[in-house]
Amino acid sequence: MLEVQRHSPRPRPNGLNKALPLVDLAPAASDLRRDALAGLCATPKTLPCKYFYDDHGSWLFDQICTLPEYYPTRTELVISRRYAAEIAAACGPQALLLELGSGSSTKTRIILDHLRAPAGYVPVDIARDFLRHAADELAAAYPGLPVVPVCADFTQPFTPPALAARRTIVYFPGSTIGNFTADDAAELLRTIAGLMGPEGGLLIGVDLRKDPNMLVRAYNDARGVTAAFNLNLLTRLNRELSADFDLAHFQHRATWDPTPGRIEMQLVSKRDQAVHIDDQSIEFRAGEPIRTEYSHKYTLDQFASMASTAGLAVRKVWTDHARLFSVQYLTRA
Ligand code: AVJ
Repeated sequence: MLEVQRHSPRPRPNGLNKALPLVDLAPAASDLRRDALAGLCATPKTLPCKYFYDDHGSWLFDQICTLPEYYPTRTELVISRRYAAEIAAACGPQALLLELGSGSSTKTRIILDHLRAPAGYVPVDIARDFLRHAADELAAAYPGLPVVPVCADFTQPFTPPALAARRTIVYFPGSTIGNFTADDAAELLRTIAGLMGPEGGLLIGVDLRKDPNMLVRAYNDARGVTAAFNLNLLTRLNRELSADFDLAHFQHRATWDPTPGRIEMQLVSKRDQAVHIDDQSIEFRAGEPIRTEYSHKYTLDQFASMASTAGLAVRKVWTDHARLFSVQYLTRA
């Protein structure tokens, strides 16, 4: 147990706070091979969206966040800045912030700037080098704050490092919860309730239902950055699994499915073709898709009722004027 009580910043002698050594619980390379083969041999074909986030994919995602069509990131930033004091008050003093899918930790800074005497920051991400860099940058900006990066797939059970704190606040921004089906999302919320402990809280970003045209544009940007992000998954399989996807023969597609209320991203085969991984030949018909991502959009009521099935209660909801996006604080019911 690392004993840390931070009531005032304690800069290091050289003035530069460093992230503590990265805790490496990264999935084995064999997981990618197993999951990719299982998904590509299934009907319909799928690939798990968590594999978007190699280092280049994490960088591409940051580019998406700056696109004019991609409203979620900037809207969540506006909400977080506007209500930072209320959000920090809900989280309480001496909290440990445990962030799932921390990426470049941009939104985190707004929260950390307002938290009273935060006990530490544990960013959890699947992209190791990207995480290490983001954790070092953040640690340098917050002298005296213990920063312990954990490279892990948070959809699998993992034990976060134990840091002394009044309570744990799980921070899950970006509406990453939307990438899970309703059943998987409820299960993940139960796991999060466990990570929080009885005294803790969940600070989560949840994207809301809106005009489908706005949604479809957000996932089909004019500059093709989302297309590049989607296709990078095939580049990754080529590099890490020695697959032979020809990127010119697959096309990005994103559609809105109103009944489950979600965007579905696909990579569509432009022609009849075969792709090889190991000794397996994977056949595609012209027009056949690989489903790569769901992004569910919830009403406030839908999200609250899903959370309640996981034993969590919504205590606070902050939104923007147009009600595009929400930031919510939950505790155990
Ligand atoms: C990971 C939830 C922030 O679903 O909107 C962005 C990923 N995919 N554009 C989302 C994503 C395509 C994204 N989040």
